[in-house]
Amino acid sequence: MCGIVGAIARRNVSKILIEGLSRLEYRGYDSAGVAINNEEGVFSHRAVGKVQALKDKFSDQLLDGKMGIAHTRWATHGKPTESNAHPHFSGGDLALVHNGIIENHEPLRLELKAKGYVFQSETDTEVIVHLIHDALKVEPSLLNAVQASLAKLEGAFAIGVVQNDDNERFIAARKGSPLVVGVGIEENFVASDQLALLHVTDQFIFLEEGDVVDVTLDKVTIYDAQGEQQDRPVSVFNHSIDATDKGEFRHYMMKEIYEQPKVIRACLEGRISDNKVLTSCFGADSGFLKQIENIHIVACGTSYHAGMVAKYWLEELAGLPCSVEVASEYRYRKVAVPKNTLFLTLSQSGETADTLAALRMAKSLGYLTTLAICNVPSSTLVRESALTLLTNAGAEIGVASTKAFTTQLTALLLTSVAIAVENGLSAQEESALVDAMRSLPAYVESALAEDEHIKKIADRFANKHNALFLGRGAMFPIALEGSLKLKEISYIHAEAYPAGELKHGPLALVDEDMPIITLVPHNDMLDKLKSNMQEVAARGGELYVFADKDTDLHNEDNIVFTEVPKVDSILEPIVHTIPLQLLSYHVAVVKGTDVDQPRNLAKSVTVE
Ligand code: HGA
Repeated sequence: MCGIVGAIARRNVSKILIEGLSRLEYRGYDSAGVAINNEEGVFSHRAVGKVQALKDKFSDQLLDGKMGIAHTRWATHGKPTESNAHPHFSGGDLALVHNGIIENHEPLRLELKAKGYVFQSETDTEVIVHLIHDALKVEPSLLNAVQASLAKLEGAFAIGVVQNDDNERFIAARKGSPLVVGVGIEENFVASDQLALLHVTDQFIFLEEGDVVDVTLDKVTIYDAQGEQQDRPVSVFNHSIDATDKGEFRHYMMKEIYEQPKVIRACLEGRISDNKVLTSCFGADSGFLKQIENIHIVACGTSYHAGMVAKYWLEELAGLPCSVEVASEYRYRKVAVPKNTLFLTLSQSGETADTLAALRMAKSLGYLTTLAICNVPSSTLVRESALTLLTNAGAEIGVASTKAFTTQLTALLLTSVAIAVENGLSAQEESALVDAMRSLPAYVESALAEDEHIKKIADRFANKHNALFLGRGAMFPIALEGSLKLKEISYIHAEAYPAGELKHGPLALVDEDMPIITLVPHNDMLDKLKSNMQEVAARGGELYVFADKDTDLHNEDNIVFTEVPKVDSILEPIVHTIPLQLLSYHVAVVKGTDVDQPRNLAKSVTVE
């Protein structure tokens, strides 16, 4: 969350910075701002709302200069107003952008006020720029002043700092928030995500925790947390995976929904043979699979729902106990870790602050090993985990996760089968599961064929304020995910329940105004689910049923039926996800909300 960009070049950098912000807008869109350094000083534009509002300011008044920093904000401290927008200034010619949270900002603010500093914003960020300004009074080097100031901060940050007195460099740093250096020819950059810089370079250096970087026209000098100079490797971005273009689609979310057959195929590629899961996908040494006796899965949001599905798979296929927990809870409690427990994290971006904190805590708790299922190979989560299984979904831009979720499920299915093989799954069963996985992209494709039908259903949700999602077994987490998707992008209040829980409370909510979305897999729970549906119908509720034809369900007076392809039961959670994604997308379009950038949210939750 929050995106920062910094640039120094022989050319004017304002367009580079603004383009970078547009590419980072998925990280936050409460406000945006730029500070440009030129011969006359450091000048800035800031605007509330999206980057377009900032662009409009530029068209009124051009700002030119060869060094600058920029920011798109997802507010944590202080409302999304212009005075809280970054960059923040101290002394008129020192400007700073920040991603993260400074936890000790209150005492620092008091100290700085006592020294005469006047605060212009409500943000935690502003203390950093005044601290640096204060340090510069005794320490003329900008680099040293930044290092001295960062030592006083508690919390998480990625920052960029420019100062007019020293117009040959800008300084950037990271601890707990992502930051990457983009290396050019006689120009250098930093950004929260390499996507922001693909229009100017494909060479990147991924900074480590605590790194401070001195960026000049022709040099990037990195110091670690102890102040020692370090060489960090440069990696080259593979442009074939750049997916920042919407193509023929109106929204990124729809493009990403339609990409699912392709990316699920990419997730499976090289990881299954004719009849086996190839355990080499976990790295050279897959010996850990044999030793696993327990699994702890830790994740947030949509990734947490993927983890919940995996619990059903792991316990059913491998017979191993598995617990699933949201990272923001896990990280703050005392966790009992049984012998030989695998610690498994899930995150699209690999920068989710709570998940990273959970991983760091887990490392001291005696787990067997740590495995990250993640979409971004260069992410902190991947770098800090012992083992990684990449989801290969390509860049996901829509804030509401779609293809990242179904590829996480695919990767979790591979993992579950690999663990199950060490725990009594027969070669025949493995082969059948691998066959099912191979057919998954085609089933997802046929689930997408219901798009037009679902679009029509969506009209009926235009005036709804609430919705209830029901599922049983591994479909319960899918109901949770469906309700999350609807909340996120259409702002309709939605809840999900295991269908058997209905009579223990939520049935009281059911009336003719309440749409009830029911996921009906074709398994031994079918009759039980049909009874739950009768309970709803008897109270006048309108049922939206997603099921395959063999369930014998169809359109009726109070049932709106949507066909989902009939698949092997292990694939049902993945295939049933597709119509729910389409439903929330079309409802959001009908309601006219901002599909790709829903209010109050941002992708890549890099703050706690
Ligand atoms: N705390 C700062 C930056 C917020 C942020 O990084 N969000 O992701 C602010 O509120 O401006």
